[in-house]
Order: sequence, then C-alpha cells, then structure tokens
Amino acid sequence: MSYDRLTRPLVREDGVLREASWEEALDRAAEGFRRNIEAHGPDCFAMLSCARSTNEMNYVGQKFTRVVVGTNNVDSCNRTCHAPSVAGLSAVFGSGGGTSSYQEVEDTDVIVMWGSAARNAHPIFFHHVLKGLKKGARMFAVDPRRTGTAQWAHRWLGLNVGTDIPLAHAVAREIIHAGLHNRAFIERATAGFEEFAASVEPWTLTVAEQVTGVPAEAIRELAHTYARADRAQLVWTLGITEHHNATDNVRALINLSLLTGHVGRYGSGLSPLRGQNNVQGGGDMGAIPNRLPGFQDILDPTVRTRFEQAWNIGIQPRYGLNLTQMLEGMAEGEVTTCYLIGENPVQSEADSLACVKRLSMLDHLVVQDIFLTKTAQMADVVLPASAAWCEADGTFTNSERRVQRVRKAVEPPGEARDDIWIMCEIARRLGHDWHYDGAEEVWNELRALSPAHQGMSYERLAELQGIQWPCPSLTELEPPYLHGRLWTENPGPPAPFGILRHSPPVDLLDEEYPLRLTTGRRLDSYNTGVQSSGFASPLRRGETIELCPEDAVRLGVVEGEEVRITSRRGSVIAPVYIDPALRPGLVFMTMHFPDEVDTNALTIEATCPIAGTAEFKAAAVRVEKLVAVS
Ligand SMILES: Nc1nc2c(c(=O)[nH]1)N[C@H]1C(S)=C(S)[C@@H](COP(=O)(O)OP(=O)(O)OC[C@H]3O[C@@H](n4cnc5c(=O)[nH]c(N)nc54)[C@H](O)[C@@H]3O)O[C@H]1N2
Ligand SMILES: Nc1nc2c(c(=O)[nH]1)N[C@H]1C(S)=C(S)[C@@H](COP(=O)(O)OP(=O)(O)OC[C@H]3O[C@@H](n4cnc5c(=O)[nH]c(N)nc54)[C@H](O)[C@@H]3O)O[C@H]1N2
Ligand SMILES: [Mo]
Repeated sequence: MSYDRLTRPLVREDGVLREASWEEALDRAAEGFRRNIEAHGPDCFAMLSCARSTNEMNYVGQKFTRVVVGTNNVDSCNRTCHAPSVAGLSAVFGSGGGTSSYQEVEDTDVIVMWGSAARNAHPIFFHHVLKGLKKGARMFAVDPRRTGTAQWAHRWLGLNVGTDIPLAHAVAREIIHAGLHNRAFIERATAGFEEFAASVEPWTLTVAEQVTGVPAEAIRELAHTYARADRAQLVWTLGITEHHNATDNVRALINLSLLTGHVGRYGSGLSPLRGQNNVQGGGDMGAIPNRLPGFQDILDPTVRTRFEQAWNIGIQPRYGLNLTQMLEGMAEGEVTTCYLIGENPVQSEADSLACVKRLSMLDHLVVQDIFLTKTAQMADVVLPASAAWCEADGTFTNSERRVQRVRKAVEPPGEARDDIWIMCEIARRLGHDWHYDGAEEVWNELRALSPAHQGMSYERLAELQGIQWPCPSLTELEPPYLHGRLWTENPGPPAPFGILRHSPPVDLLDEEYPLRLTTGRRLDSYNTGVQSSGFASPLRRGETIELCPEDAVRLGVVEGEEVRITSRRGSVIAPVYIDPALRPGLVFMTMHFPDEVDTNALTIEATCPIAGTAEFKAAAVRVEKLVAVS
C-alpha cells in the first residue's frame, strides 16, 4: 500500500477522524493537553520529537516540553537505535558523539565494521569506506550474516547473534597476551586496565570460538591486525545496539580502542553511524530526557540555571522518561497525554501488539506527521506537517557531528504547515506567546545557550558547507576528531575500561522456538515504510522470511512459498527467500512492510536497563510450512 500526504488537520468525533480547520484542531490539541496537565500534573505529558525534522524543530519541541508543560519527558527514536552508543561514549569520554569524521575512514589502515550493514543503510559513509579500501585499508566485518558490507571485507567474522562481548573480550585478551596493547596510552589516558585484563582472561580463543562460532584463527587475525595498525577505525551500528545489554556491547568495543590507543587521533576512532537523518541533532538539541540543548546534563546546576534564566522558568532537576519508560507509564496510567511528532511507534516498537494497547490507554493523543500513519490513525488530533528535508528551513546534524543547512525548496501540500509554526500555535494557546521569525532565529537562540554550537552562524554554515561540533569560536575550527586531549601531556579525566559480563539474548531458544530471528534493513526501503512504500521498483520484493539453503531443505520449503513464523509474542505469514548469506539456525526479516507483515509482532521488548533500547536483533522463533486446506 502507499500513503497519501496529509493535507488537512483531522479531529476525532464519535470515534472517527474527520477533517477540521486549523483553529479547531489546534484548540482541541491544546485543550486536551491542558485538561490532562491540570488533572495529573506536568509529568503525565510525553513528547516524541521527530528525528527526521530539523535541529530548530527539535529545539522548539524540547522547549515546549520543558517550558510550556514543565516536564523533561521528551525523547525520540534515538531510543530504538543509538541511545546505547551515546550512553557508552558519554560514560567513557564525557561526550556521546562519534569521535571521527567520515573523511578519516579514507585515511586509515584498518576498518572494522561491527554489526553494521552500512552498504545498505549508510551508503554515503560506505562511499568513503570504498575509497579507504581503494587506498589499501584492510576491512573486517563482524556480522551474523555475510551482508553486502561483509562481501567487501577482507575477513568476515560470522558470529552467533548476541555474542559480541565474548568476541570483543577474546580480541582484547589476545592483544594483551601478544603484548600488542599500547602501554603508554593506557598508562596516561585510561583507568582500570588491570581489572579489565583480569576480567577478559577466561576468554581464550578456544572458548570464544565455542561461544561465538567464529574460528579462533579469524579472532586472532582481527586482534593482531587492529592492534598493530598505525590507524584504525571501529564502526558499529544496530548489530551492537539493539540488544538487552547494548550499552555493555558498546563499552566492549570502546575497550578495544582504549587498549590500543585507536581513539583521539586523525584516522583512529569510534564511529556509531546514526540512523535517521537528524537523530544526532535531535539529541544535541535536548530532545532527550536527560540533556538540555548542547548535550548539557540536566543534573548540572550551573547548566540548569543558565536555561532557567534564559527561559524564565524552573527546570525539574531530574531526568524525564525515555520512550520505553513513557510506554510503561501509559500502561500504568501515569502518562495520559502524548504529543507525537514524526514517529510511528505502532509499527516501529518491539512487541507492537503491546505498544498499541498502551497507546490506546491515553486520554489524549496528538500526532503531527506528514502521512496518516497507523499511529496517526489512533490519534484524537492529527496535524499535517511540512516535510523538513525539502519544505522547511533549518539545519540537520549527521553522524560525524556535522551541522548542515537545509532549505525550503517547495511549498508543503494543501494546508500542511511547518512543524515549528504548529508547536508555537499550541504554545500560544497554553499561555506562551512565542514568535520566531524563521528558523534562523531559533538557531541563534540555541547558539547563545550551547557553547558547542556558538560559532556556527547560518552564514558560516553556508560558507563552509557545514561545520562539525564542537565549534565554540566564530573564527576558528576544531579538529575533525574528538578527544585529542588523550594524546597530550594533560589528558584530562582518564577514560575507564568497562568490566563486562556476557549475557546471551533474553528470548531463549528451545525445542518450540529453535531458530534465531534477527531483523534489519534493505537498501530499497525505509524503516516502517511510511515514506518508502509508494514506489514500484524491481528491487522491491516486499517482506520475506529469509532462510539459509540448509534450513529451507530441512523445513521442506522452497523460495516464494508462504510459511508461518511464530515467536512467544505473535505470529505472521510471509514468503520464503533463500539467502546463502545466512548461517544455519538464523532467520532474517525487515521492518519495512508492517502493513502487510508486522515483523514487530514477533520481536521482544527486553530492553537495555541503561539506554532503554529493545532487543530487536534477537527473537526466538519457529518457522512452519503451511498445511494445504483441501
Ligand atoms: N536503506 C535504508 N537505510 C537506512 C534505514 C532504512 O530503513 N533503510 N534506516 C536508518 C536507520 S533509522 C538506522 S538506525 C540505520 C541502521 O543501520 P544498520 O544498523 O547498519 O542496519 P540493520 O540492518 O538494522 O542492522 C545491522 C546489522 O546488524 C547485524 N546483526 C544482527 N544481530 C547482530 C549481533 O548480535 N551482533 C552483530 N555484530 N551484528 C548483528 C545484522 O545482520 C545487520 O546486518 O539505517 C538507517 N539507514
Ligand atoms: N524489527 C525492528 N524494528 C525496529 C528496528 C529494527 O531494526 N528492527 N529499528 C528501530 C529503529 S533504529 C528506528 S529509528 C525506528 C524507526 O521508527 P519510527 O521513527 O517510528 O519510524 P519511521 O518509519 O522512520 O517513521 C518516521 C515518521 O516521521 C514522519 N516524518 C518524516 N519527516 C517528517 C517531518 O519533517 N515532520 C514530521 N512531523 N514528520 C515527519 C514520517 O511520515 C514517519 O511517519 O524503528 C525501530 N524499529
Ligand atoms: Mo534508527
């Protein structure tokens, strides 16, 4: 199916959505928020802010939450993907950003792609990878599937799903035993090495081979090549972060960089490639429950005071609810109203049936989107927005922390309006008379409050075609990589090694559910398909249940045959696709076609306790041949 753009506001009447004027829809949206906040206090409100929209929109979104409502309950889809990367990097280095620039992957000796299908999911970055390979870099791919990315690698390490910590520990142990760790760097810039070395000691190559399924020789090669390289880039994405112990996974990879000193220098670093075009920026702008704009900690009283003075309000000195906690709050009746901007949780959350139940418990749901998504269909008020990437002015921030301008090129369809305009109209109805004369005014307000963005005027962003943060000065530029301090005489606070335990996927395999389902992406489609389902292409084959040839034979199924796949939470039917990139026991599905096949009816809502991210990458399932009814 394909979606049509939303062109008029909608309000629910007698159980159905009908068209309404902007006046009526905005009044209804504001009135519902007011009713709930008056009855239950500000913490009954939750906002999901759009990682597809601009920095300026996200700044206004979090300001709406903190100033108009008075809560820190604001989050976005960052929770479903890279919140663990941000948590892990912040814990070690004090900053949640990827440490390197894209260019550096062209000027490095070793590239490790760990749990990342970058060829499909990050084609611009992968273009830089290809240039690096052409210049002689060696590449390793660590992925349960021999993906298109892995096909470019010199070595593919096909590990069992959820065994990344054992693999990283074995790499670390091998580096230490071979004496290849960087003693000077460890001594100067890190903390906790002795304890770390002791903690990885049980992970011999032999033990790791048994647990991970990766041949000892391949683990040894990765360890020696990474440690001996002059410069090395460690790149990871959701294969690492969509697990119940995801922040530990991230820390396990960071440990390898601390052991070898592959961080804080040009060509050596850590790159979690962010998913949606502006999910990095959304977090930087404070559209997360624990940070104010400029990624400044809400618990820091000096930071809070600066914002309280600028905004003329009090800010709660505690973290708000993240997306996972918001959904739990709905189930418990504590979150009763939600302003949902450019997110489709009904189809993107793990265990989608549970998510629908929770959203339906809300007293008042406002959805602001460019399409009438399945989530919007549940709303009391639907507000038609402009598409930020071509119908609005502002900035986006990519995975290398580069802020770039986007410009309005076309008018939004029908009565659709700019995200910021809509929020300001609701704010006005709730007693806050905000006027922004365009996105630049919002941006300049942010710059005055965020040291990392201070030097980025629109003029300079245009002139330099984008600037990476931190950029505190209007005339100077910082190096393209972070944490150069680690290589100086005064390295600052030491970067701690993480002491981590292996914890296998929560959804256990047994006789009833003997196969491991992992989910992810294809090049030709986007997330829940809302924005990519409307085109026809020979590339597109809709949802499939991907099996390796051996499993297909064992199950007696052939390509194209419809089969049933069942987990402990749900069951769906889709055709088989046979893919030799998979290993026996592993099944792969996308999340792109939920209107036809709801993959997230199968996934488990086991979440990382630190970051709140769900284990989308590991469900236990069985696949069954359908019995013909005669
Ligand atoms: N074409 C396209 N591009 C996209 C998107 C899209 O939908 N379509 N979505 C965007 C978004 S929001 C995001 S977050 C990114 C995601 O980008 P990626 O993270 O690169 O994509 P995924 O396919 O979700 O998963 C990455 C890999 O993790 C592997 N994996 C699964 N389990 C494990 C494990 O236990 N360990 C390891 N090491 N690997 C494992 C999978 O086999 C898969 O190849 O892509 C962005 N770009
Ligand atoms: N099984 C499984 N599930 C997953 C994942 C997985 O790997 N496997 N990955 C997870 C990940 S990484 C992510 S990021 C989530 C994605 O989850 P969602 O963000 O919920 O899904 P999207 O399809 O990206 O929806 C984005 C919405 O933003 C709207 N939109 C686009 N531009 C604008 C704009 O300018 N303004 C407004 N107001 N709206 C706009 C689109 O119409 C769309 O409805 O899914 C998660 N779910
Ligand atoms: Mo994502």
